[in-house]
Formats: sequence, C-alpha cells, structure tokens
Amino acid sequence: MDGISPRHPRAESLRIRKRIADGFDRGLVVAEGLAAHGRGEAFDYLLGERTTREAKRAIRAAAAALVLAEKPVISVNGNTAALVPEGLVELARVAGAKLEVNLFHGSREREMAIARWLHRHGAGEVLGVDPKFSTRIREIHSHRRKVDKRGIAAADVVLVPLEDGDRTEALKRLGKRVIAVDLNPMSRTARAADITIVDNIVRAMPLLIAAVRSLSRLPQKRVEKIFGDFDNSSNLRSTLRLMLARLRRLAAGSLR
Ligand code: PTJ
Repeated sequence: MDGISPRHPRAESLRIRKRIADGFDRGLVVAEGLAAHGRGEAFDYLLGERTTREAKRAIRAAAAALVLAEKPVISVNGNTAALVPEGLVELARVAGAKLEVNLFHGSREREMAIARWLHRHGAGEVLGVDPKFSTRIREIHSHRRKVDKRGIAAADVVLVPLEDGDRTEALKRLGKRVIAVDLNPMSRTARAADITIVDNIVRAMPLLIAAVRSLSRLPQKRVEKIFGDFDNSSNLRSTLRLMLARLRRLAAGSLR
C-alpha cells in the first residue's frame, strides 16, 4: 500500500514520485536528484505522461543498438536505481549488458548502497564499486569520469539514463555509441546521443526490455537496418513539435 488513491487524477505520477522519495530515504538518491526528478515531471506533463510514437521509435532503435553491441554497459545513477531497479537488472540480463554504478555526485557510501540495492533486485555482478578496477576518463569533467576498466571504459555501447550533460559528448568523442533516456528533448545529452528516448524511464524500461527480446530473434541484417534507419535529430524535432502543440492546447484552454 502506498497510500495513493487510484482515483487521484495524477496517481501514477505520485507513485513514481514516491519511489524517488523512498530512494532518497534509503540513501540511493541525492537531494539534487529530487530536483532533477521535478524537472523531468514538468517535461512529462508536456508529453501528456504517455509514451509517444517517437519514443517507441527510439526504443526500437535503442534495442537494435544493444542487440548489435559487443560490450554494452548500462550506467546506473541514484535516480535510475530508485525508479527501475528490477528493469535495470532484467535489461542487463536480456541484452547481455553489464551494470555499472556511475554517479555525478560521487560518494562511496551511495555507490555501495546502489550496488546492494541492485543485488537485492537480482543483479549478478555490479561494476563501478571495486577500486581495483577503477580508471579515469580525462575528457569528462565531473565525478562521472571515474569508470570501471571492465565496464564503461571498454564499452562500445553505453546506456545513460537521466544524464547531466557533458558525459555524453565525451563518450561520443571516445567513439562509443550512446543511448540516452531523457524527458528533456532539448538537453545537451538528448542532442549529443546517437539515440534519445524522450520518455519517463519508468514507462520506457519495460518497452525497451520487450524490444530487445523481440529484436534478438531477428537476423542481424534486419537489426542493422532498424538502427541505421533511425534519425535522432528528426525524432527530437518531432517530439518538440508534439510538446509545443500540447502546450498551445493547454494554454488556449487556460486563457479562455
Ligand atoms: O545519482 P547522481 O549523483 O548520478 O545524480 C543524478 C542526477 C539525476 C541528479 C544528475 O545526473 C543530474 O543532475 O541530472 P540533471 O542534469 O538534472 O539531468 C537529468 C535529466 O533527466 C533532466 O533532463 C530531466 O528532465 C531528466 N529526467 C528526470 N527524471 C526523469 C528524466 N528522464 C526520464 N525519466 C525520468 N523519470
């Protein structure tokens, strides 16, 4: 029981908010993560809190990139761990990807808490917490530069949900394919990634898992075509147009 009435018009949004608040109480989410979540909620409101056709297209392309990858890694921060722990573990399993804890607001304690949380939800190996395998990516100018030699440092495809900015550009410069999940289609991350899923991670994660499962059964050539046909800039433009149209409708209703 979460104490949220199913009849509340924004029940789902409140349930998601509660997961972030619980994550904060457990020491998984940093205080800044609560603010980041609020920013996400505002963009989600403009999307109509639904998975758009554009997001579904990006999810399919992201699944293709994961299926084609040789060394895929899922980067996990505090917010993502609090919101979709089971999804992260299941995605890693179906995509043959590694899970790596990588934090913007670095803290050993929180790294360990997130790794324990993922183990509790069925994760096998969790990278990013053993100093023996730690290395630095010089191009990244935040605590996120600390990566695992067996994980992000060696990866060809990196999934970066709820990202903060300069890392995507740095990973791209290092020749990696980057998949972002970000409700803000105008963010630097959204624009720099190869594939940006503009959707709430809570809704996108099960769809991404299902898409990886289904594309894993297709011949490689077809998966390559799905990846190759995807155009991130045009998909982002189309998402922005959707948001603007909804904003105009909402504003017209309020100003009447
Ligand atoms: O746990 P840490 O230390 O790694 O810190 C994580 C945060 C999220 C605090 C850090 O990465 C950060 O400051 O991120 P930003 O710069 O606030 O960017 C987060 C982006 O994620 C914003 O564009 C939000 O709109 C978006 N976002 C927030 N919640 C969601 C989301 N996107 C998808 N699903 C969400 N639920």
